[in-house]
Amino acid sequence: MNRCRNWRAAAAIAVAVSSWTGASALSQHKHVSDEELLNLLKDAAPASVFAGATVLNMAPDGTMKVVREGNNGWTCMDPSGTDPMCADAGGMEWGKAYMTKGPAPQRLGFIYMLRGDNGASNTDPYATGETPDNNWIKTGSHVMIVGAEAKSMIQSYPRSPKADPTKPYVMWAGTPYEHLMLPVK
Ligand SMILES: [Cu+2]
Repeated sequence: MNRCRNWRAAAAIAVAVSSWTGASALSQHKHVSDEELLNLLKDAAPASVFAGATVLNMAPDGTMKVVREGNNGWTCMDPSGTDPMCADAGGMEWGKAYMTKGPAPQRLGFIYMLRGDNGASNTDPYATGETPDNNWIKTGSHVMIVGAEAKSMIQSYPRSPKADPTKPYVMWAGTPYEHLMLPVK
C-alpha cells in the first residue's frame, strides 16, 4: 500500500463531500455520532460493500471527517443526517457536481440507498422541503444510476414530475443531475 496515495485519496474524498454536503444540505444537517452513523449506514448497502467502504461523518462545524478508511472504492455517508448512502467513485463525482452546481460528470456512477430517502423534490434538485408545487416524493429502498454516460439508458424510463416511487423513474429530469431511481423492494 502506498501511504501517500491513500492520503491523497482520502483528502480528495473529503473535499468532494464537503462541497457535496455544503450550502443547503449543511443548513439542515442533523449531526449524528460516529456510532449512530455506522448503525445507519450498515443497512444502506449490502454488508460486503459496507464492510470495505470508507465512512465519512460531518462534524458539527460542517467539515467532513474520515471515520473509517476503506479499501473497496466505496464511500458511505449521510449528507443530510437522514439519507444514508454508499457511492462508488462515479457516484461521488456526481454528488460533487450536484452540490457545486457544476456540469454533470460524464462518468457512470452508482449509489446505494437501501434504507430509502427522507423525501426530495422530483423537479427542484435544491429544494429543502415540501411545497404545494415542487413534486415532493419519498422513495423507499432504492439504488441510483447517475452520470451523463447513463443518459441513453435513462431516456427509456418515466420522466414525469409526478412519479410513482414504487417503479423505476427519472428524478430531476431535464436537469444536468437527472438520474435513474430503481426501487429494490
Ligand atoms: Cu436516492
